[in-house]
Amino acid sequence: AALGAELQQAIAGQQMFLEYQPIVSLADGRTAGVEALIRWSHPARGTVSPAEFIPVAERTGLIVALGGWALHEACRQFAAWWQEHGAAAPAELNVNVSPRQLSDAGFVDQVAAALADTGVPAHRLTLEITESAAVDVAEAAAQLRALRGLGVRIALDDFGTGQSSLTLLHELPVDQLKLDRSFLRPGGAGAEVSMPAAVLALAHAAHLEIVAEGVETAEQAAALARCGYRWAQGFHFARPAPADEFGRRLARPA
Ligand code: G
Ligand code: G
Ligand code: MN
Ligand code: NA
Repeated sequence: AALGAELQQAIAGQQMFLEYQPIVSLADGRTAGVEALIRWSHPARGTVSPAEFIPVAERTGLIVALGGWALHEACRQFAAWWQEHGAAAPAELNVNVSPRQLSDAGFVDQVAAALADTGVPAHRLTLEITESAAVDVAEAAAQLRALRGLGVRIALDDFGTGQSSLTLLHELPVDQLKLDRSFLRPGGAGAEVSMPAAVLALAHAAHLEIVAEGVETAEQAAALARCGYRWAQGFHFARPAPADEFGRRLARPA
């Protein structure tokens, strides 16, 4: 409850900021896209993880305002990189969306307004949703169809962790899968990719793009590229970083 009250103040008091992590082309290391990740710079606690406050924001309904802010700010920053860096700027923007946001009646309008205000073309925005037992699939499918009607793309985040992944693929209109990082062994020794290869085959069969998440070593990146992955994300390429740092990386020749 305390966190909920503080969260409300934090949104108003501009304690929220976004970090950005590149989505990289495995073939040439180019930054193809960027995922925006919310952070809370708490005056006493330091940086609070979204894993801690997103669930609170969901329960209180604050996620609608918070997520709306994140979406708008990510689009604004993405457009600014285009202005400043041209072809070196990421071509695609991924933004995370909570189930509670998706079920909000105003969400489609919120997305349309963010695009209109910032001038970001709809086809450059991908909304990442996670499967959740709380989601009414029929209702979510209707919302996703409306979003796709705007021209935005839909990704299934943390793909492969839930029990209903395959069912959801049939029922939800989706463009991209994000292979959950648990498929890659942490620590780096493992470049064992039989499961990622199986999920890649599934993605291809369903005509979906797939991004491997949690790539922490060169060996993992090489193994994924060898088995046919084109896109990846992870600490091996770059950790999430504030906008100014991300911008400096764009300005630096690879
Ligand atoms: O970046 P990090 O690992 O700390 O993120 C933790 C979780 O918070 C992830 O599941 C991520 O998807 C989620 N998250 C990060 N930013 C946002 C956001 O803007 N909106 C929502 N709904 N979730 C976010
Ligand atoms: O649920 P979602 O995929 O949106 O969460 C993204 C989270 O994953 C971010 O909080 C980010 O910090 C984290 N992350 C990104 N790359 C890596 C990585 O290579 N290893 C680990 N352990 N976490 C990562
Ligand atoms: Mn994500
Ligand atoms: Na994920």
